[in-house]
Amino acid sequence: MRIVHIIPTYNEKENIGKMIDMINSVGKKYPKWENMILVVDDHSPDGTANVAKKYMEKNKNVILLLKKKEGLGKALILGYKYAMTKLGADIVIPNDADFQWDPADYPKLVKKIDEGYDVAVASRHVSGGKVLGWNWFRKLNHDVSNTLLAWFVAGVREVKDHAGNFKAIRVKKILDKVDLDRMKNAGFSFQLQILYELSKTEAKFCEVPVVFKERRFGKSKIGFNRYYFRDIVEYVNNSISIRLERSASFFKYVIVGGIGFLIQTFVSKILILSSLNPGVSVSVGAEGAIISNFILNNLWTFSHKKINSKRIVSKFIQFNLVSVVAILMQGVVVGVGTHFFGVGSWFIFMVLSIVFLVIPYSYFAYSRFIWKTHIKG
Ligand SMILES: Nc1nc2c(ncn2[C@@H]2O[C@H](COP(=O)(O)OP(=O)(O)OP(=O)(O)O)[C@@H](O)[C@H]2O)c(=O)[nH]1
Ligand SMILES: [Mg+2]
Repeated sequence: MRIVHIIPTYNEKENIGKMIDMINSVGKKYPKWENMILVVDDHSPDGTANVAKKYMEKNKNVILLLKKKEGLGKALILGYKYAMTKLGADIVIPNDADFQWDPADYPKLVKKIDEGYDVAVASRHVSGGKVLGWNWFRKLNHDVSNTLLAWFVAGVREVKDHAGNFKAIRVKKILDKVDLDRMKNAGFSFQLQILYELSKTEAKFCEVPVVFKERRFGKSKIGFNRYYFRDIVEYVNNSISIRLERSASFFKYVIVGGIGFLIQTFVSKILILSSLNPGVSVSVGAEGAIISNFILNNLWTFSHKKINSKRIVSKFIQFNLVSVVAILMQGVVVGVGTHFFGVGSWFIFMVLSIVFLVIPYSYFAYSRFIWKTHIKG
């Protein structure tokens, strides 16, 4: 199994050599894992690349990519692509060079991939994980980007820690499905975007608690400089775009539901005119809507999570089970309503039950159980 560690560097000459040594010494305990270390340096003025080149002489598993200064996101996009296409990685493990994420924790991440998870994220926000030594400014930055923007605005809830670099990602059928060429993130918004892109591949996520320490040597790149403001604007933009992309699927869901509604109304009306019980008629009409909804949602609303032909029958059965609850909701509301207000009121009760019960319930159930993304727990 080939693991490629991707280390972006900008002015990390005191750290990069120690980082390479540490990854290799930890790797010795796991002879089945073949470790490669890909350093992506933006021609750091402090000569980080020269240190890396020296280490390459003794360590044949180190590769250096040099590029112009563009930001962390661009360095990672290039690193991920290179690890997959040129180095044949089975797993990629990006990490910072500064030892804040302890590289000795990487076997814990790889073991999660061995257990069947596709993305194992080193996390400060699950029980056992924590941060040491952040000042208020650093904490504020993190809370705004991680909690306010990533969790609430973007709505990326596959993990609780969105901002870190350290994670293990399976390449086959997961990372190789992500279109990295379309990703344009220059700064740290890359971390949120890649989680979102991975969620669309139906990846199974988990978080591994770790302690995030203070930087060993060198300076943090987070602070008031021209990249900082560019990166923040990009992060806000990104969070909103993710939200809009996710809402687009809600919008499509409502249109599909509208078509289902027309089908249901038509079928129900015909059955009621044939003197069938209104509750039963509306329920039969609802099954017509279910079939139409399943087909259209699969082809359109959730096309990014499309169900393949092998699973389509079992998913359709599940879809019906979820929908039975929706049918019962409508049947009961229409049955009770028409009992008190007469058969003529069937339509108004059907609409009320759809708007207030069926739409919210079904969207939740479909996105959680039918066209789901895997979430631990
Ligand atoms: N290639 C490249 N690497 C970068 C760039 N900016 C940051 N890095 C590297 O990305 C990693 C994380 O950067 P840090 O400055 O430590 O940022 P951080 O860990 O989010 O913030 P702190 O907690 O304040 O250290 C380090 O290895 C940096 O050297 C960049 O523009 N290009
Ligand atoms: Mg750091």
